[in-house]
Amino acid sequence: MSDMFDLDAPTLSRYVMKNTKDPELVILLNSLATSFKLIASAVGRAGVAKLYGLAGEVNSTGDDQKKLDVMSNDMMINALIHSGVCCVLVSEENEDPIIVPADKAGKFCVAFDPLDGSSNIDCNVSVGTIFSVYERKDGSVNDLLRSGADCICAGYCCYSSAVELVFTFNGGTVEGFCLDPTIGEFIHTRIDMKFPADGGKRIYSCNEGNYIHWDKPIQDAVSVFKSGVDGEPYTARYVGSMVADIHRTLLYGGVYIYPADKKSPKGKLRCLYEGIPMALIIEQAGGIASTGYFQGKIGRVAELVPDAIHCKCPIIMGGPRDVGVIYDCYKKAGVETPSI
Ligand code: AHM
Ligand code: MG
Repeated sequence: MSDMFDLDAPTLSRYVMKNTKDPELVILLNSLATSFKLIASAVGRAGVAKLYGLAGEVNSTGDDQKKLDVMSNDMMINALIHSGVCCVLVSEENEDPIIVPADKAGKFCVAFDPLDGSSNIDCNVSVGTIFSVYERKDGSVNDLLRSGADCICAGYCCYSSAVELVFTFNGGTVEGFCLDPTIGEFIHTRIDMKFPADGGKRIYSCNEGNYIHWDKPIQDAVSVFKSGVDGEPYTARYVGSMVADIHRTLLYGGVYIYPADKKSPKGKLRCLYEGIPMALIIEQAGGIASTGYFQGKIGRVAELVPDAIHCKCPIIMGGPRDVGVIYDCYKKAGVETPSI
């Protein structure tokens, strides 16, 4: 009847209700979606509402907190506590876990980075939220210090020229939803997201300013990317916001790395609310999410068991073709390398 109006909008709520038999998971995802809309609104109005700049505090990981970091964190904590389905929350912005009062407690434990990519906030470059969800065992923080294999839902929301939510639950497919600002709903726009079958665009994505600190195999791999593989040159793309860099990697192909190095032996990114959720998305889409050489071997990020809520992990994420280039450099250095 109309090209302008969808008479049968495939909303986020509809997708979740259809694909889970768990009404509490529906409530959780709706609460998360509400906080993403609030954050998107604050990010979008940051200039006019004078929300750029520092809040004057330092967060759990020692970074200066921006006003938008603090607001986004409060928005998520309030939405999740009042959802009635959460018992433990861990945020990058809070040193300690938040234990939800008994009268509002439910069965989910949620870890999140409310606004990742802080260095890009004040110059209007894409930022995002990353989250992972576990089911309650004893209602303590230990419920979150578990392998990614126990994570029941993981995803991210990217605040950019459009607002996009991408998530996977219960080991299922990766699905993408775009916020339609005219109706305030996330609409199902990307179905069963997969890495490009042919490896996609040849892109390497890393902060090359860390080059002198990297291990030799990582330096070698980046040199290979720069000189090209099979006569095909690679191009460099690095936003410096993990959500944006991973979203591009998923859609276009290529490889994103933030490895362990001499300066940061565990890498920079946080295992619980950056590494593991992104690893689950990448793997479910047919990619590889590797730690690179870390703690004596090359392992999967999804198999790491965080030993503390804010611990770090190195990351190499991308399609098999491009992660393979890095593995070849490890092999040449005599490191035992998993087969791809
Ligand atoms: P943040 O949580 O303080 O924002 O830091 C995480 C961000 C990631 O989004 C991004 O991939 C990385 O830090 C960029 O780090 P660098 O500035 O060292 O390149
Ligand atoms: Mg972060």
